[in-house]
Amino acid sequence: MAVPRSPGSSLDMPVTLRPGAEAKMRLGVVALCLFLQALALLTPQACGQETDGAAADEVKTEVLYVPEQCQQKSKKGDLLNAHYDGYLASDKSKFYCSRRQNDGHPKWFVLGVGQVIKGLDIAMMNMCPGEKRRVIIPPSLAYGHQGYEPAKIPPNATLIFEIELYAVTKGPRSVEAFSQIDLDSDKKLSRDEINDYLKKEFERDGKKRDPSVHENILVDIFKKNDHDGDGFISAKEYNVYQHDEL
Ligand SMILES: *[C@@H]1O[C@H](CO)[C@@H](O)[C@H](O)[C@H]1NC(C)=O
Ligand SMILES: [Ca+2]
Ligand SMILES: [Ca+2]
Repeated sequence: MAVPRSPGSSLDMPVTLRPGAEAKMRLGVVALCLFLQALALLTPQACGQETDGAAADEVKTEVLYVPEQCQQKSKKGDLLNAHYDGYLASDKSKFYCSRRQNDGHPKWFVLGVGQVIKGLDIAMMNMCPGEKRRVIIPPSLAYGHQGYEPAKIPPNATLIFEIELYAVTKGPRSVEAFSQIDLDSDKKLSRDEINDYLKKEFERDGKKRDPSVHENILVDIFKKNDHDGDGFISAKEYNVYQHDEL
């Protein structure tokens, strides 16, 4: 099954800051990056503050537009493509606009795993491609007591986002991706299987690389994902996202 590819996988504004992927990377490279990024994420990055269990700390969602046709609603682990504008609730000033970044391309990110602030992970669940929402996020699900200096978000700031979702696709840690790598279908990924997968992805992008790069990636993947050290990445180890709770 063809998985639509990402033009870039990092989000600049939310707390998980990764070097920006280039917009015009070749598709294979992008897919590889997503895959590696997913495999490399041992634990979803902590974003903002933990909820202190306060009942008032809810995301308020207002649906502005829903398309008539909705094939696939977003769920945890999906790869989403969206534009969003962020405002401070206090004075309605805009602190973020995804349209002004990355040549105006919408952002790609995996939903529900801490790639964006917690409030957005919650706010974008069950959303249809094409849907627009306006959401109000309390500080506890955003940048908390600290705020976020690089985006000029003050401490204890309630945030408002206007979101337009363009695409919902299976994420890099989907069951489909796992089966694709698991050539002998024994429900665990061996070194050889991942090696094969990497090799194919590398061939697809056609760039010359020192073999040591490949080897290092492989070692890194196992170091970060083979938690019980049995030399295989089990479905459970692969799908780290199932463990974290929203
Ligand atoms: C943020 O809110 C907490 C209480 O929730 C308070 O203790 C703290 O002083 C506030 N910080 C600022 C800078 O207003
Ligand atoms: Ca296998
Ligand atoms: Ca293992």
